[in-house]
Amino acid sequence: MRQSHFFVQTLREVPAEAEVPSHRLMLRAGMIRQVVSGVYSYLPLGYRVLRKIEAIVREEMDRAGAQEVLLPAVQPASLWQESGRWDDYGKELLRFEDRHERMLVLGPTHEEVITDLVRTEVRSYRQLPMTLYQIQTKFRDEVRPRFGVMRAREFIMKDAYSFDVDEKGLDRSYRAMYQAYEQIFRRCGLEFRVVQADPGAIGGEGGSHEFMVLSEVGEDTILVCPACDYAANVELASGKVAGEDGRRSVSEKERFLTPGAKTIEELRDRYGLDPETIIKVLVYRVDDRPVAVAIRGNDEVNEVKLKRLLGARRVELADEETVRALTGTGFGSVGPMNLNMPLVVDDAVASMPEGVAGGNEPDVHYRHVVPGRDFNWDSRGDIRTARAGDRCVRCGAPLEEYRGIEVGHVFKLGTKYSEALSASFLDERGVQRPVIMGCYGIGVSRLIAAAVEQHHDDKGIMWPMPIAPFHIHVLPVNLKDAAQRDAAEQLYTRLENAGIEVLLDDRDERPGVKFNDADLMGIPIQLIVGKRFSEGLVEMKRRKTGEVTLLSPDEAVRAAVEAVRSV
Ligand code: 9G3
Repeated sequence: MRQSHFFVQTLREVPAEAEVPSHRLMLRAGMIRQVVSGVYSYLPLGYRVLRKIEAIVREEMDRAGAQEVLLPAVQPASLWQESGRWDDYGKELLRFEDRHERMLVLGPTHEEVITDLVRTEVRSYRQLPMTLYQIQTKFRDEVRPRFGVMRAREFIMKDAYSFDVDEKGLDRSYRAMYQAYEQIFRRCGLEFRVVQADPGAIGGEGGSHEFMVLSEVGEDTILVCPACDYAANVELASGKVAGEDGRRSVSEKERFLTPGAKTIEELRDRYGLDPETIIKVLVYRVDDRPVAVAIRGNDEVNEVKLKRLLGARRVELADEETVRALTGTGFGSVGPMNLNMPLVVDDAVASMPEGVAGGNEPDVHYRHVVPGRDFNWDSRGDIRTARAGDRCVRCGAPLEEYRGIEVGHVFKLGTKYSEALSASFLDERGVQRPVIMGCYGIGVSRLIAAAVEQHHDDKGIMWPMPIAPFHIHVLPVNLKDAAQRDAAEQLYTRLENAGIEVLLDDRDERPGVKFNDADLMGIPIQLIVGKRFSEGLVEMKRRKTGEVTLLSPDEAVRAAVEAVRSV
């Protein structure tokens, strides 16, 4: 490709709202342009990377035995009513009417559509197992799209769905996708961790894993054990906290005043209380009924865990008015004793020998409050947000915390959709049984941004060869120098004939502009035909390392082809 004909405009400056490196660099390198909030056009340079990633995804999906389909973006609302998810989603699910006033949605995912397909096409166990996949555009009307294609409203996903006769079959299909995902992210040159994840509302009971690209701009937090391979999204992670030895205090509980102390910090600073010994009680609305939740003063409630423990669809903190009406006091002195609502207790509280707790009276607290003696609970569980330093539940080593970009998520669905939509098959004994499903997603467009986050420096992007928009960038420095110009043309032609993807910067631009654009666009290898060509030498520069090698044109072609093929 000749750059003078290539539709790419690099930018020196980008809009302020481009906060993260990948968003700024993808705009500056001319890969994408925003059309409307959270919706982007892919320009040739960006689309070449997208197609490279899609090709790797297809190869690994096909290798894993999955079959490609393409489902519609527009879906009938009726399928969502049938699956029972019509009421689960608010404005994030884009709903509209067609000219015949039929209610439709713009597909945010395709569990309903694929299950509808299978319920009509699959009759017998002979047609199973089967995994179908598509690479297709999704729409989720996110409240705050941000970070460019990292969190967009319209995005490209590879979503796959497996159909098996039983759980063992699902385990096999799930493992095949899991291993294909590892291969895909490895081939894209990404550093990633697989973590246990919360299947959330979507998922069945069977569990799920997320594939996290490690990056400081990641929106997710993961906890990893440096000693064993325990790793989990903080939504689900558990950690052992100190001091759970089951001892109980025998001291009688003692009332004391704490005027004006509304927060744990104020109790610590004014009354010298150690937050770890305080029994903090928060009031939640759980599917609209009030529930009190007790957690240690130095811990945070993990609302994902709380939802799973209570099997709730929605949990949200109650406002102070509601708390006052329910407990007789405002924030700061709510306690676990004499409550007129259910009480859920975190395990780390249930096992405390004693603690300091609010008296459910303004400015009143009690010390020597003993769980199980001075208050009881309706349910208990691990509902605290684990954090770095907690002991690994498997091997006891202190957990480490990282930020991650979720680029893949795999789920064991079981019969959640097959029962709701009556997708079943006749088994070998002629018994009708619901199909056992799994679903698997890769954020293909997000993957581009994640790759840029892991592969860039202050000059620009540094593409890993397998997903680079071009393999080689040929840069004649001074087009007015016929020797340089001809040598660059020959390199370009010879490399193209060798099947190498080459971008020739044949623009009549100042060397500085050419070098800056080349470093910004991030093509892995630059062949610079500059002043050293007077000695018949070409500079081969590796973008990732900056390492420059002086070579004759023949050696440059051989080395470039070798570098591309060796990946
Ligand atoms: C919705 C809306 C947003 C959503 C969903 C439904 C996320 C929804 C979860 C999944 C699960 C898997 C198949 C590929 C892999 C991920 N956001 N999810 O179901 F209506 Cl508005 O999409 N689906």
